[in-house]
Amino acid sequence: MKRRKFLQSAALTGLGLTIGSALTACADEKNNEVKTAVAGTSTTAKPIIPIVIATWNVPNATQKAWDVLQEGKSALDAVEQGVRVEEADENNQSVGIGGLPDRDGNVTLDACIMDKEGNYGAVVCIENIKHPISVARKVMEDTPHVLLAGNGAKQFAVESGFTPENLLTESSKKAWEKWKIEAKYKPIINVENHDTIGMLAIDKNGDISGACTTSGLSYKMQGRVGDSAIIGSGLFIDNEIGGATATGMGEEVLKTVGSFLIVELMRQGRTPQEACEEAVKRVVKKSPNFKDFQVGYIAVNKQGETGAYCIHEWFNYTVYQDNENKNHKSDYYSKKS
Ligand code: SD4
Repeated sequence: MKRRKFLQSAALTGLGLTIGSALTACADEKNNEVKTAVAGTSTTAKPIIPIVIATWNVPNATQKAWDVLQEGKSALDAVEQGVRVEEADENNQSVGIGGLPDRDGNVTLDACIMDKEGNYGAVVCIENIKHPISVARKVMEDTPHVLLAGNGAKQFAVESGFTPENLLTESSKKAWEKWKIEAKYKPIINVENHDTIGMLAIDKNGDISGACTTSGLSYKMQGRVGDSAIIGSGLFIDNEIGGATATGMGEEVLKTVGSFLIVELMRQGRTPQEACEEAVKRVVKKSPNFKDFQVGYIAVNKQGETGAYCIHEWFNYTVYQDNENKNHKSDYYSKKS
């Protein structure tokens, strides 16, 4: 599919909301390995681990996480190192350096991490630090707190040895300047070639960890924080059960505490696929305007079974399992409505 055709087909309402990613769609088309997720993945007797699963088409990130697992390191190390690949990629305009700014031109980042003990660390609205996920890990490991915001988060990062830098790249600045001409109040999501990265990994010991990092909705109001760094919404891990992470319109994920919901549904016996579907349906049920935004979830249980579901077409995710690093197209709600 050509980029323009994709953008047209995915544009929704006056928001100009686009679902999925243009480059990802092109990549998917070339990639014969893309599969559609199937509801209710089968139960396997022996867990298929290690495994890495991440939102969107991020083979370099899942490769990095997989390599870390192959070195015998923990799932926590794997997810941190994995999402750092996207944070460092200037062409990814939804994460880290090169992230699209808020309405006033500030690049503000949200990130969180959870480990096998259920420990959590997060930073929100942090500026000038390229790797918020590593600051989040330091918050978790080196402070008595779980979440630091704004200037305090940056101050902590600098004191911890992170170097402040300008995160607004020329191309993101140009995109912002173009946006300012009309300056539509409502946010645009999934506008470019990648998106928020949420990653879950299970290591060879069967322990699970997760990470989620984003620059949030582009052209958001100053100070706006989405779901990605908020425990239970953008990410939740329970080492007895599994984990889940989200992408899309954070306000909607926050209102339904989606990742926690998915893990709790898996605890009650649902497959990761069934749990993701239920969490998306919860969003749809509560928001009559669901046609105007995207929400997507991925999940994994302790057996290494995965699930993914979203509201609209074009959400996809990457799984590294059984020595294969594959992108999959997510099943979606709106084809049924
Ligand atoms: C947020 N959930 O800040 C993030 C943005 C995102 O796909 O995931 N976009 O609301």
